[in-house]
Amino acid sequence: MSKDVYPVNPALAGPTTITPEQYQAMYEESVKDPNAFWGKIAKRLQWFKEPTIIKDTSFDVDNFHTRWFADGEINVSVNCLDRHLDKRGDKVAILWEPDDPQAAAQKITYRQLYERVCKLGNALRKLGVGKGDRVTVYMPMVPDAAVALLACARIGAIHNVVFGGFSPGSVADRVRDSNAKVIITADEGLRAGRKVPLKANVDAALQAEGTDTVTNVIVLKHTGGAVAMQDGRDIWLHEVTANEPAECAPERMQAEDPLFILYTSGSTGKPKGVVHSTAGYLVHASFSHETVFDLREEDIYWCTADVGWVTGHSYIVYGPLANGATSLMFEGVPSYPDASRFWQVVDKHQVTIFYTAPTAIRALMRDGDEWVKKTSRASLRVLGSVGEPINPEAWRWYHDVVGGGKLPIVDTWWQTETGGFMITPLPGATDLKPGSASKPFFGVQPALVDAEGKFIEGEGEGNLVIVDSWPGQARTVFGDHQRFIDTYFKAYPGMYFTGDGCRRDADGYYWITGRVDDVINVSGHRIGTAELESALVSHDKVAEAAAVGYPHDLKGQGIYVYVTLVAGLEGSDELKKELIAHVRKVIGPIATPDHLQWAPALPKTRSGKIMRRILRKIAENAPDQLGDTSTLADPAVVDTLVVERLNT
Ligand code: 6R9
Repeated sequence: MSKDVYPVNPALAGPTTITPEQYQAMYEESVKDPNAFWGKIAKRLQWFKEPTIIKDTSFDVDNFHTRWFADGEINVSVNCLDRHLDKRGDKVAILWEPDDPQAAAQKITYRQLYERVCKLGNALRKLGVGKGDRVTVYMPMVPDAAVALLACARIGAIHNVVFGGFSPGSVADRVRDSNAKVIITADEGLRAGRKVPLKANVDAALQAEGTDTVTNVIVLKHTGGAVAMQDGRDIWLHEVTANEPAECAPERMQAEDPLFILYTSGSTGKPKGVVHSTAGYLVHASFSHETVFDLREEDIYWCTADVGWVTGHSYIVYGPLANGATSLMFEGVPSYPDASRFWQVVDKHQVTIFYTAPTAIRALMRDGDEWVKKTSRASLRVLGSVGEPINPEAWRWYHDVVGGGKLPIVDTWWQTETGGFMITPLPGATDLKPGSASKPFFGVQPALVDAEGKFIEGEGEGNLVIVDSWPGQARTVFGDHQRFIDTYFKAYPGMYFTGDGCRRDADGYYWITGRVDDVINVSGHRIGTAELESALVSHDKVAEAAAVGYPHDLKGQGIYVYVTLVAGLEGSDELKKELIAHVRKVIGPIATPDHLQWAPALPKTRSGKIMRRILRKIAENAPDQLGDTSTLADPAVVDTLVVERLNT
């Protein structure tokens, strides 16, 4: 663990920057008197009806409920659009940088965005989509993705964004689980010059059983590539919106009405549809976006995430637009056409706040300093990191080379389930330690517990829990509230269990150590071992499979799978390739295994549980750290796997 401290740089402070003293005072009020604190913060939004009830929550399993601002009425799109028209109508809301640096960037003002959202909102209503209906959004990183989200929010429909890198099977699973009525997609996406066949994937997904709730597919013409359009079902976005008026009455939403569903991987089974609320979510997303990035009116803010992940929801679309900021959306990747692209985009658009992931930083660090140094980056003021623990070496490179040694890095720890930032520095308030997400955000009460659920006080390491509710927290798992409570509130009754391990140092700084459950964090994306295993077992040559994460220089964690073939079959390099391709096909390219090892058998306890701890150590090539194998049903299995591993 790094011992260096990088003190706050007072030269960067502006009139609204939160100082260390202000952070202390605000944090104390936020946890001692949440009603007073969040009551004031809620006034930052525009309500149809202001809430008089602020916090009405309990993590007690027998009396579990989460309601924030419960009697308030509000519409998210009004807060992201209408509210800004007077003062910021001509301000750029979305600044779009395409995949191809030679293609034209687009600037969409708040007024233009408002009109596009209204037109699509009207079109959706005409297709019979109303309050509470589900809409699947499967889009590339283009402004229309934000338009789609906001149009759903305007009419009270619940959107479910599916990341463009997911397979038709994954799209079908999500459509089926959420009973979606409409899908909004594009002909094709573009990434590093390669086309992603989004519409063809939707067509394939809708072949699957249980997807016939979908009545229409709205298709954005993006690349102009040829796609099949099914009569009566498929409609072009430009056609369906062409004659719609540029005004659309916003739906009056209750504070607790769901805004969106986002599927995420957990320890067991299929991905869960995490449901977020309307008011609490927006209060948390907008307030945290403003304070953690020390947002100012003239900022050009760039979050490099994809809108398919929660980071894209909260910190490309909802937080920034609710704050009237200019949010840059980038269609491409950091390495295309070359490793200078991020910094060229920063210079081209004079980006002031830059927020990315450790996996990108590590890859760019490996490519060498010259790609960075040939750019100016003088416009930058704040840097951010999210998705996984950032190793101190990458942190220092980000700080010294990208930030010229002068800029704060906000290492923001949070999750799909938390809606917004939970543990994070504030640029003007927190001295930084490379690799530490530092201190809790307002209203967040983290704690560490041991395996028995006993609190660990002061310095120490344990499982990270949050002891009380915060406005942006997920409200339920779509269609399965019991699963929500069982997953998050049962391991340590009365507390939200994050699934992360964490250390707290003598200064009260938090250091996330990574997932302690069966979730693999690959380049900041969560993949469940259960999903990987069921994808493998769905291949007719596979009898059994086990997936574990192992340390990977660039991705943080890589995917290592052990496969037991159906009796009588021999493993071959061809078959390895076939099985890896099969996983890509079933889940999507982000779930591609990095290593596949044949396993004549898997190490199991006598009750039949796979001993992942042992498989992890074998994958790490650390056979000396296997620990106690005596409880295994057949300890000899391990020796075979170790020998096999050493030979690869
Ligand atoms: C926002 C997001 C959540 C998991 C989380 C943790 C890891 C995210 C982190 C971090 C250390 C950070 N994580 N940010 N670990 N430091 N700054 O990534 O949501 O996709 O749900 O992933 O990512 O392990 O539990 P999500």
